[in-house]
Amino acid sequence: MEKLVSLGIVENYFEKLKNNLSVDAAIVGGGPSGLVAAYYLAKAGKRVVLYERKLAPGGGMWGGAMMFNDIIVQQEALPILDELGVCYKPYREGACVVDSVHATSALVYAATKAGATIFNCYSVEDVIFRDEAVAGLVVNWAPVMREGMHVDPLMVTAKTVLEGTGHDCMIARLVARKNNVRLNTPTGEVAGERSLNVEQGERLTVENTKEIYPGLFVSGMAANGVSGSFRMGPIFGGMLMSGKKAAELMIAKING
Ligand code: 48F
Repeated sequence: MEKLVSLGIVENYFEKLKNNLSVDAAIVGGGPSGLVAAYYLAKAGKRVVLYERKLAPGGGMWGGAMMFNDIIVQQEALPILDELGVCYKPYREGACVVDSVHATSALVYAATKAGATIFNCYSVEDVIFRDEAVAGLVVNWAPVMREGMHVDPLMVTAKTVLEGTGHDCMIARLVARKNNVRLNTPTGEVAGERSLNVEQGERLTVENTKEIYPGLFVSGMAANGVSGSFRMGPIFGGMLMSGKKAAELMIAKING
């Protein structure tokens, strides 16, 4: 029995790894925008893989506000909650309150049920850069990165890459810096996020969701970070709509 347990895991895991070495869409970060993008890409029949460096995907959604584990989702984003089967309670002015643990686990469930593969405990450390385009990701174990161990990574080729890493925008930063290229952002570089403004931040998250370099798309707070727009705190409609928009743009690119 002991051998069966180990063999079952090892054989299946490496099959999963092999099946995801060349994909349509590779997503960096399992926050709300990355998970929603993964769901819509998988639903459209695309081969999609998502890498999350923490043990649990979900990013900044689990903790609500100051660990009060509820979040606000505004009216425009409710169709996404409906589609993904997330329960919510009407509050005021069309906004709803959602239990953040329920919402986060529902996004993880919906993305994986639709066919997206999530590799947790993986850190994306670089991109594959070919013919002046981002053509895939360079991945390593998160603990290897954390310990600073000198261990070489694996490579995954992808027709499209999505940066959903949140506030740091580390992929966009390294693409611009290492390759000395300008991004499709207001400054040509990573502008860095501004202080909090809920209305503007929510609107601009969706507006800033785009392809910022051939093959490289941004969603969620990374989209605001590269474009120099506002953070917005524990309201999540913009994150969900950004993920959906990113998926639509990527699907159009994949389909040519
Ligand atoms: O920050 P995060 O939740 O992404 P998001 O979709 O959502 C932002 C909101 O949660 C919140 C907000 C709403 O008002 O402002 O902050 O923009 O999740 C980003 C995920 O990416 C992972 C990180 O651990 C987190 O779970 N991540 C970041 N860098 C890497 C990474 C990396 N290099 N490799 C793998 N995962």
